[in-house]
Amino acid sequence: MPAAPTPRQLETTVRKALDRLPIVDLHTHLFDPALDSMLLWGIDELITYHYLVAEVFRARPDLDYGTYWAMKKTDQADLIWQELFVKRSPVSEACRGILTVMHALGLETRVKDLKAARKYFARQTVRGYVDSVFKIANIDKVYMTNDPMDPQEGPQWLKGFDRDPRFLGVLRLDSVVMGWPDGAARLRALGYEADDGLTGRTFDAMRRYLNDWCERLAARYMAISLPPTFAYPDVHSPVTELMTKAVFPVARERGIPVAMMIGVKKLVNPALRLAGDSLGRSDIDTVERLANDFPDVRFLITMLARENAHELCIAARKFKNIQPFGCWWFLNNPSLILEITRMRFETLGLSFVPQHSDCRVLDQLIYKWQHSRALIAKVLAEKYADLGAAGWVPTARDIERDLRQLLTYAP
Ligand code: HDL
Ligand code: ZN
Repeated sequence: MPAAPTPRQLETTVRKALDRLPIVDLHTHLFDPALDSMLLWGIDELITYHYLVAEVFRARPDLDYGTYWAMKKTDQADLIWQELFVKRSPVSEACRGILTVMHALGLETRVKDLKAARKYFARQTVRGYVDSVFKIANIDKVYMTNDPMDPQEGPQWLKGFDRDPRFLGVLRLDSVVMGWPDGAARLRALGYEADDGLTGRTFDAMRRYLNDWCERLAARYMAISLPPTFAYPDVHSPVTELMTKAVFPVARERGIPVAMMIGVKKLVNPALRLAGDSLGRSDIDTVERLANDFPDVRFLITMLARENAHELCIAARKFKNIQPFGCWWFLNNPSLILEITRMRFETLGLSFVPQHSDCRVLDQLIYKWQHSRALIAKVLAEKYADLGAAGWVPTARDIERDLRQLLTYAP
C-alpha cells in the first residue's frame, strides 16, 4: 500500500489538476466581443473598476466625488495608480488583482506610471486579446448578464450578430422587475402591453417578454439581484408577485433555473455610482419557502451577507432545488472564500458551485480565477487529507471528476 500523500503533496496535485481544467464561469458582466464597446478590457478599465473607485476615496477623503467623475478615464486611472499603488502598498484584494493581471501579462508591477502598460494594450485587438485572456485564465465559457432594456445592448440583439460560443446568454431581470411600475413603461416601450397594476394582462405581457428574450438570447438562466428585504409570500410586493406569477412559470416551462442574488442595498452612497451599493442580511426563510412552494423550479442562489452563507448551506441540504453558487462581490476575498468553501464542502459535499468571477472587465478573468483556484484547491486538498487519515486516498481520476463537477457546472 503506497504511503498516503502529505497534505502539501495533495494541495500541489489538486492545484495542478485545477489549473488544467477549463472553467465555466457562471456569472460575469462580460459581453460577446460582437457587442463592441460593451466588452470592457485593458489597463484603464481594470484600474477604474468600481471596487478600486471606492478604495481611492478612502485614500483621498478630500477628493470631491464630482471632481473625480469629471476626469477622463485615463486621468482617473492615473490618480488611482498613484494613490493606491505608488503612495501606498496595494494590499487590498482588488489592488492585488491588478498586479496579478499585469504580472501574468509580463508587465512590470512596481512602476511609477501606466505608460508601458498602455503601450502593451494599444498593441492588442479585442478578439485576439479575448483569446489570450481565455487561454491564460484557462476559461471554457462565461455566462453574461444581458439586459434587453439597456439602450446600448437591446438594439444590438434585435439587429442580431454572429455569436461567440464562449459567451452564454443570461436574461437579467432587474430593470423590468425592480422598481415597479417603471418596468411596465419599459415593457410597453418594447411592445408588451403591461399595465402599471399587477393585472392578468401585466403577467401575460411579462411572460411574453421573458419567453421572447430567453429565446433571442438563448438564455441558460434568468437572474435578478434582490434586496435584503426581499420576502415571500408578500402580496404587496410587485417584485415577489412578478417573480412568482411570471418569472417562475416561464423558468419552469423553459426548464431553466432562476438565479436569485440576494442582499444588495442599492446606492447607499449614490455619489459612488456603481461603487455605491452595500449589503444587508437577508431572510433565509424566504428562500426556503420559495424552494418548498416551487419544487419544480431550480434556484441558483448566492447571498451577499457573510451571515447568510451558513444558512444557505443548510437550506440547500433541505431543498434539492437550491444550488448555492459563488462567493459573491463583498465575499469574494480570500479570508471569506476559505471560510465559505470549507463550510460548503463540509455540509454539501460536492453539490455546489464554489465560485463565479463576476468580472466586469475581461482581464479580471486572469486574477479572479488565479486567486480562487488556489483557494479552492487548498480547501479540497484539506478535505482529501482528512479522508487520507481514514485510508481513503483520491486517485487522479477522482480529483479530475470532482473538480469537473464543481467548476464546469452547466445549469
Ligand atoms: O448585481 C450584480 O450582478 C452584482 O455583481 C453587481 O454587478 C456588482 O456591482 C458587482 O459588480 N459585483 O462584483
Ligand atoms: Zn454581478
